[in-house]
Amino acid sequence: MTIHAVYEDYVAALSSGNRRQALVVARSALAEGIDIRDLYLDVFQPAMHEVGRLWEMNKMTVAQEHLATAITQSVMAQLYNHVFANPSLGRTLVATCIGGELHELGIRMVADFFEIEGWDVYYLGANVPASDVVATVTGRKADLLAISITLNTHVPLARDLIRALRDAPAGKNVKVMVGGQPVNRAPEIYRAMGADLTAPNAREAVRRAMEAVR
Ligand code: B12
Repeated sequence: MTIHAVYEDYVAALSSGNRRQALVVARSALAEGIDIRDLYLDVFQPAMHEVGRLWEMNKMTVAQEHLATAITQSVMAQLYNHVFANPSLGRTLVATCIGGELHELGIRMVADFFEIEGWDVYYLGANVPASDVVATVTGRKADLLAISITLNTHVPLARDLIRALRDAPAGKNVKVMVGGQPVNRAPEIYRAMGADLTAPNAREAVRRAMEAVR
């Protein structure tokens, strides 16, 4: 079975709101030898982007879109035995959304890719005050902070968080990576935000982080 066929089956399961079928599609793909990372990036991610497109075109209701998101989250949670597959590398990542950013699937994927690689990952989710993010990063002696933004309006919040981290004595040398859809549309903004690096997707995020944090 090609990855594209898996994608089509998965979109069909999401469109009909069939969680059981979505899980069957994902599990069958893994059983056929498809790598969990390909399943994330070539099936779940484009399927969620397609859901957004259908929603924008009024071809999917808000309820269907919420259902599709909940299904993908629950499928990802069922596959965690494929994520905790490698021994610890002794590298620590703190991953977070920013402010009222509710789009959390992208950063969860990023966090899972680091976990697969053997990083110790602390994923904070949405709505975490900047001071708490800074305290977690310094308290956990993190090597890297990953910040995810989906809405353009959250770009300044990420910049403020990076400033707050740099103002903390133990946060000066922690590497900071930013990413998400606004950064993908204009990758160079990561510098103006005060970050050290960016990446367009979860796979590239791990690759670049492994180079930056040695
Ligand atoms: C699901 C969804 C929601 C859910 C989110 C639930 C949840 N628990 O995550 C809910 C219903 C809450 C929601 C709400 C809204 N949404 Co919405 N949503 C989506 C949808 C359909 C899918 C998002 C998703 O899961 N994508 C899949 C992930 C895996 O892809 P990704 O985010 O691109 O992540 C990858 C890369 O970007 C990158 N990356 C991401 N973060 C990071 C971080 C680092 C450090 C790095 C290196 C890389 C990286 O790596 C990731 C993995 O490879 C998108 C459509 C889309 N195009 O994404 C719309 C979309 C993002 N939403 C949109 C909008 C407008 C909204 C609302 C404002 C709607 C409203 N009027 O209420 C609200 C805002 C809520 C808020 N305050 O955040 C628009 C945004 C338009 C824009 N340009 O700003 C989109 C694009 C839909 C559309 N076509 O119009 N949404």
